[in-house]
Amino acid sequence: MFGLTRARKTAAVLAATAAAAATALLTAPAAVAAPQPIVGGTTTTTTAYPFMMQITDASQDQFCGGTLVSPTKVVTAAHCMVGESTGSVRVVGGRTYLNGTNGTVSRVSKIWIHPNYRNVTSGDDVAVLTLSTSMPYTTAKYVSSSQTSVYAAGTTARVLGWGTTSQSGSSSNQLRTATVPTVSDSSCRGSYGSDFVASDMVCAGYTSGGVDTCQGDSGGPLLIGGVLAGITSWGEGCAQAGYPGVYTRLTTFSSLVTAQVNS
Ligand code: 4AZ
Repeated sequence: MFGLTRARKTAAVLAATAAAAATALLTAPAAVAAPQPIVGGTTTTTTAYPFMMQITDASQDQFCGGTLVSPTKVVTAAHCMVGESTGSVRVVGGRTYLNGTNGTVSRVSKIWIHPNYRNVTSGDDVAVLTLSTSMPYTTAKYVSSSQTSVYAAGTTARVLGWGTTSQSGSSSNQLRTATVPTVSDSSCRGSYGSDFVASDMVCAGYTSGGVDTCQGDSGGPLLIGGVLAGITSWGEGCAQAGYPGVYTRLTTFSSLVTAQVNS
């Protein structure tokens, strides 16, 4: 109904519907922000963010992001792993550029997808990959289940990824980052209705749009205070006024993630 967009590998279904466009016209300011570089922010490197992983196919073509939380464990989105198998994916660390050949490439020995995951608008969009090869990079801390106050509306969060730099654009060869404010649950419910499941999701973005994650950024981190607090999940288009990005609310899943990290 919202013409929502998700993993780049399903880009064929991205086109916004006429109904969604009409809804946007009713709710957005008269001047809709032009699509900006996704993360509207700036280029960065995996040296600056060493836990930032590319999730790729067997040919090392990136399709999602992930976050290294232990030398052999990567947190990503469940929707990134649908239809994948341990043999079909690789995790690449230490590679700032999509067209690079440097860094560390690991195979995956286990894919854990939240057992209740069905689709992005039902929640549970979290997966943990177990790597066959240890990554020699600094890991990210992630929120504990008690840290629910980190999402207070207006808190600055940081997003990272190689995703498209506009809603219908192409991926960024260099890793990018941007900061976006968290949005209250009631405001996000106003944008997305019952597709926003507050227990499992948190929104971030500017009311006027312009800065956001986009196709190919899925699975990557939303950091709050430098700590992994969310996973890029979905949204209505990218950087559109009135439609913030939607992220997995990691506090809800911290204990499950820890069980996987320790398994
Ligand atoms: C994606 O497909 C995607 N603007 C990520 C984030 C958003 C939309 C799509 C939110 O990876």
